Amino acid sequence: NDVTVKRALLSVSDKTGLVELGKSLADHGVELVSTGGTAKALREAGLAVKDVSEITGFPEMMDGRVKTLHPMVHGGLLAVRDDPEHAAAMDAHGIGAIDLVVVNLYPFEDTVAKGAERAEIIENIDIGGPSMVRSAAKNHAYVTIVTDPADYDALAAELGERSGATSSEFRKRMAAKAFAATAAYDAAISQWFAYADQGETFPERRAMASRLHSSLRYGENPHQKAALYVPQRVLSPGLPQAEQVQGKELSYNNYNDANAALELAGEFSGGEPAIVIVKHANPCGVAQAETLLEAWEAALACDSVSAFGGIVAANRPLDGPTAEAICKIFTEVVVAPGADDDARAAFAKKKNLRLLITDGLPDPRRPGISQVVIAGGLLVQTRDNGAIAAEDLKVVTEREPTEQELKDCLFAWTVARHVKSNAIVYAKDGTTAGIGAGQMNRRDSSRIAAMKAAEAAETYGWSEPRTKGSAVASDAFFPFADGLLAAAEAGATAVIQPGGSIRDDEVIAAANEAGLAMVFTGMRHFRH
Ligand code: 93A
Repeated sequence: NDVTVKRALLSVSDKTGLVELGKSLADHGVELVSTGGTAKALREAGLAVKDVSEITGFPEMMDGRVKTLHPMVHGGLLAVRDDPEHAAAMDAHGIGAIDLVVVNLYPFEDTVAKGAERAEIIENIDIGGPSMVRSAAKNHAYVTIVTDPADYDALAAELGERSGATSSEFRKRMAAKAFAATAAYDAAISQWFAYADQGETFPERRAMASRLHSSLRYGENPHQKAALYVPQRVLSPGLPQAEQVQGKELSYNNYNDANAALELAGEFSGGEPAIVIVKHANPCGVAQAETLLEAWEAALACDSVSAFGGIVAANRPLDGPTAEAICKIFTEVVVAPGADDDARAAFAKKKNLRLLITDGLPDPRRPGISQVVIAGGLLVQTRDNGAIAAEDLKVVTEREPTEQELKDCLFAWTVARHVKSNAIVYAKDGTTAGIGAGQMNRRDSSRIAAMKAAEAAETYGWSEPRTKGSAVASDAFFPFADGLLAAAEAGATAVIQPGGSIRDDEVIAAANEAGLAMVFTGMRHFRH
């Protein structure tokens, strides 16, 4: 099933290796046909080339938008050579067979990546190229399609071994690669339209087109297989990149937890030193303080039991004293936008500890999508990037929160949105005092958070738990007064919650009776 290559059409944006390939084709007596820039490059190397316009009888026109889109080209590519009717059509219209197509496409992704204007991006959507690729690949029984300069050597070798012909295996392999290339090309274009070009739109379209980054040892559990995929570049503008400086290979759970920790650290970007400790994708201690070491100590004190084997993120480069302190307890992963020499030296003593250094923090308000696989489907939604500012808060109680209470409210609210629902977060002086996560009712979350605060007081010998005089945040409204009363009992004096329950009046009355100050955000942050 060898097919001798008599005529080749070359049309490439990436001219790498073009001249060498052209020479080797000419050596096999192949007639070369080319589009403008490609023909020019071949001619300059002294090769004989026919312009595609000579074959189509049309000049390349409309800024090159129409060059090869013509029956003289596509007939020559798609004709079934041994079908008498196809052969008759070729004769009738003077269509010559094209046996080899070498095409690579306008650099759409690179154009997006270099930050080009919209018009330039649109102009870099190749139409004629993919059409030829698809025609040739469909007709791989007769036509050889090569889309990747990395395959030029293999093509030359194939022609060399088979005196100017290609085998059906080679053509089939190249056709598969060609369809993969056009599929990826169209995916990048559609992703750009869906997300990059329109900012935040509802993604009623398709899953994120991603490429395999690495295989992982196993998934959430050892009997599960896992891999990490990263999105196409057009989908992740401005997201930080991480480098693993030391430690064991990252596991599935490490990635998931480190991501949760870094996303929350991103909330404190540019602010006072902040530390986030995450366990099983939930924060178990978060604090902001004057120094990173103080923030670490405060965050650890929130729930030192859970912090064992945790993931730690910082909002700024790590220093020596903080690293030394972190190393005192068993920590799986540390992730931060930098670490000084002292910090690196301290971590180096803990061989297994995975240290990830990023080149920035993720912007929690960025657009994007999140997705969950369900039985028989994929649930896709825009990211929860909603934000509230102090001005958006509505005081609903007789008592207004004090300045400090308001600060603590906002801090607790920031943490709560990163906690699995039902989320209850107590905070005082820029530190979480107790975190209740993932309960099926809000009262239980409230109680668990208070219980953790009481345990911390016992561990550290404090006279009272830090929930006394704290602010409490709830990720969704209190449907009944009981959750709120549990918080008051634990000593909270201020409450921040979305509001919007049909029993808001009841809840507000209970807050007034308990002397609480309460603010409504008008925005809910479920996280399931
Ligand atoms: O603008 S196009 O979509 N219209 C066409 O008819 C066409 N034919 C080939 N782009 C077209 N091409 C592309 O031109 C090829 O895919 C290749 O990337 C590029 C090569 O142009 P030149 O030879 O002028 O550098």
